[in-house]
Amino acid sequence: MFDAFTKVVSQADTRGEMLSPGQIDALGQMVAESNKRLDAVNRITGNASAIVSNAARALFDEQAQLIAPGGNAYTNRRMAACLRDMEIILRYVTYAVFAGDSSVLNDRCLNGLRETYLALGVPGASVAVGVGKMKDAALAIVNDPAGITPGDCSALASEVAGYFDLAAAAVA
Ligand code: PEB
Repeated sequence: MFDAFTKVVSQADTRGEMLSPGQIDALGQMVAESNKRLDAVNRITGNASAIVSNAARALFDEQAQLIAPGGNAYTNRRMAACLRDMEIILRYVTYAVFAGDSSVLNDRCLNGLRETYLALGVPGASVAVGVGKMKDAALAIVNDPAGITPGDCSALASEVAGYFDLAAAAVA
């Protein structure tokens, strides 16, 4: 598991090279802008249960077969597993945003998830739709101008979007 710093260190070490000025600048920039990152993590974390339940509700509105008899989220046990899975994925996305690196998300959450869903008969494409809805909600919350110092969060927002996209692509 890497963060933005240990990833760069590991890559430099693999090549037996010193850190380049460009790498040092890029990480310095990340430190300089770290309040944005922490605010984003804080906002997503603080709204996690609303993000999960709204996304799930919207998914089941669109794909009502999932909650009909025989559907993969039919019965409370499967519904609970589904909500839990979405919460797990969101949790690992927040870790990746915090770390500035996707490896924690990839290694501990997404690795093998497609195969797990195949084995369980869970429709991965539907999970991907649910993840997409969490992404939209999370970005709206990250980009909400209320109560923060205004600034350009476009780079951070696209980084956040990228982690959701990674999760969706891993199961679709
Ligand atoms: C992944 N999900 C399920 C299981 C596992 C995961 C390992 C089997 C064990 C169990 O039921 O608890 N666990 C989960 C995860 C990590 C992990 C992401 C990462 C670290 O450790 N059903 C739907 C929706 C979707 C869904 C499309 C969006 O209709 C999910 C939610 N996951 C779902 C369901 C089950 C499941 C299990 C319904 C139960 C399937 C079953 O037992 O029939």
